[in-house]
Amino acid sequence: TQVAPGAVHLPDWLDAAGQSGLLAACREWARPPAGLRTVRTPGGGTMTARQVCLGRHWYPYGYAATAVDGDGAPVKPFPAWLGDLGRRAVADALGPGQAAAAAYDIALINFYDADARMGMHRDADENSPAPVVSLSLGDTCVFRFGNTATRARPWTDVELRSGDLFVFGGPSRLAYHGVPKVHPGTAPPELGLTGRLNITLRVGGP
Ligand code: MD5
Ligand code: FE
Repeated sequence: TQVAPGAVHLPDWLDAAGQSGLLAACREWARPPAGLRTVRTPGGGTMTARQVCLGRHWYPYGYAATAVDGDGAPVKPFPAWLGDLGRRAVADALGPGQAAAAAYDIALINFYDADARMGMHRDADENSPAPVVSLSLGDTCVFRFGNTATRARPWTDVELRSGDLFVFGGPSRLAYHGVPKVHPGTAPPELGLTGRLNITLRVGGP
């Protein structure tokens, strides 16, 4: 389903085995060094979704080679298989032409417990127009897809479920978006995850 120009939602894109495999990888990536951390914002607050990074380490508002706001360890490598998964995702959502050029090298993995939220923001710290690939595991959430001008309305609320793919390219790449709500206890029981995980694949650029 196209939600806006360049914004494509493909429900149930990862099958049960694909979801389990990706979850197992996320659990490894979450371990120290440079593991899951609470992100502190410049205003003195903290993000409620906890995060781990691959390839480059995101902190408000830039990228680094080490976990500068965590234990300082070198960020974990971005595996080639994850880049292949990203290109497959873009090909399915936007077509093979878009996928060819997308050299994914950064993953941000956000963990949401029942009370976690993400406020409306834009992802503008990458120096590349390549589409962002988003994969969801575990609990269903409300994903709020806004506009490029302001963090206010108009927006469209979409439910993202375990296994869903969302690709944000073209004019949607710099749209405001957020996660106002996670629905606890809605993960597929066989996955064995309490809460929600979101994996985004990005191209860092020059
Ligand atoms: C999440 N993550 O569910 C979301 C999914 C983040 C983040 O927002 O920054 O880690 S990715 C949503 C996204 C990325 C890039 C562009 C747009 C949405 N967009 O244009 O709407 O944890
Ligand atoms: Fe974002």
